[in-house]
Amino acid sequence: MATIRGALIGCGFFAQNQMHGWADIEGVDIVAICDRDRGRLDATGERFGIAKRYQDAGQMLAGEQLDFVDIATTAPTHRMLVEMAASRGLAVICQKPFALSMGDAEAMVRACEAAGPPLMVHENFRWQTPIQLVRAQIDKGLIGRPFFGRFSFRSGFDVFSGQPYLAQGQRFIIEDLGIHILDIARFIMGDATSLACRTMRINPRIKGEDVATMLLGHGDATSIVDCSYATRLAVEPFPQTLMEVDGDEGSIRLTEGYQLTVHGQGGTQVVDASPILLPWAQRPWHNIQESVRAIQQHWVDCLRSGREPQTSGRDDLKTLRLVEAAYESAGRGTVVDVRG
Ligand code: NAD
Ligand code: 89V
Repeated sequence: MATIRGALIGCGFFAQNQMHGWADIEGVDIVAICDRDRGRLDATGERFGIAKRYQDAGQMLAGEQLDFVDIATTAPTHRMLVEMAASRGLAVICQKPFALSMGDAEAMVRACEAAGPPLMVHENFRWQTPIQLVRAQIDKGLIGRPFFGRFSFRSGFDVFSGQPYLAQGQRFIIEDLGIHILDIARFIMGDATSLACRTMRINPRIKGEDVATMLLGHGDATSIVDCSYATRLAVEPFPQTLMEVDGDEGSIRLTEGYQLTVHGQGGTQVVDASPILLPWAQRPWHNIQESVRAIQQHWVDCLRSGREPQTSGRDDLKTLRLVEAAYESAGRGTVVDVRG
């Protein structure tokens, strides 16, 4: 089995998890890393034993023999870096949010499709153990046909200390966090057909919205996606996504503390759906950290088998469409048709 050679662009806050994830996966070697910031570049290089370090992505791609590029910068640089990698015929993983406009996202998908090798958006939340378990119960037919879902992420966790840029954008919770929960809604309920949204800003120290409540149609099924970083609870659930799914033969509840209750014709089962605490992970991030390794393993499996990744660039256009529809709906007070 030939080793797959990758390079990372962006050695910031979240890329550390990606580097740990790659180190855990057999048959992958991150041969070079890049960051414009020398301090972050060297700190990541020392931590993971990577000698090939570049401050310029173009120089790295020209100087290294690579199979793929892992882009872990924030969204404003994604299009430039994805198109640069595509122009060299490289497979690309790019962090969410993939793009800040549908136009940029479509251009990146076109560039990668023209180049040939796959493009995957690092949309990792659906790879969390509890969320995979919910999908598995539905696939086993335990609750029949889902007709209602609620996907709820409500927290008062301080995300701004690790990611200060989140406080500075005109858009916040839908673009950064809601995008994950909308992807989960698609994963569990199927593609959406309509969306209505209301937003609020509770925290006066940030620029964007920190509360969003969305109502989605999925054909004849309905779901609610509700997100808040302004919710102070007795037990802080960050970063758990809680779920309710009602089917015509039963129901699923994923509640705080990763407790999964499945009620169907065969009775009621209560399962511990906790994520694994990987040796390099830290609570409460371990749920997200485990899903980073899982999506990266999926990427390697797809590269080896030639299968399309679940959250390919083309698939992610549907999730981004929901993000845009949410802002459009909140701004205009209308329901947005998201078919096609
Ligand atoms: P960050 O600002 O900490 O890190 C980004 C790094 O990229 C910085 O070190 C910066 O110097 C570098 N960079 C920017 N442009 C560059 C360029 N052209 N060439 C080389 N280096 C460049 O950001 P972060 O918090 O790590 O977030 C990165 C991305 O990860 C964002 O898109 C964010 O939304 C996403 N993220 C995803 C998850 C998840 O669960 N999937 C969690 C957190 C963050
Ligand atoms: O997943 C993310 O992009 C993160 C967090 C979970 C903190 O919202 O920004």
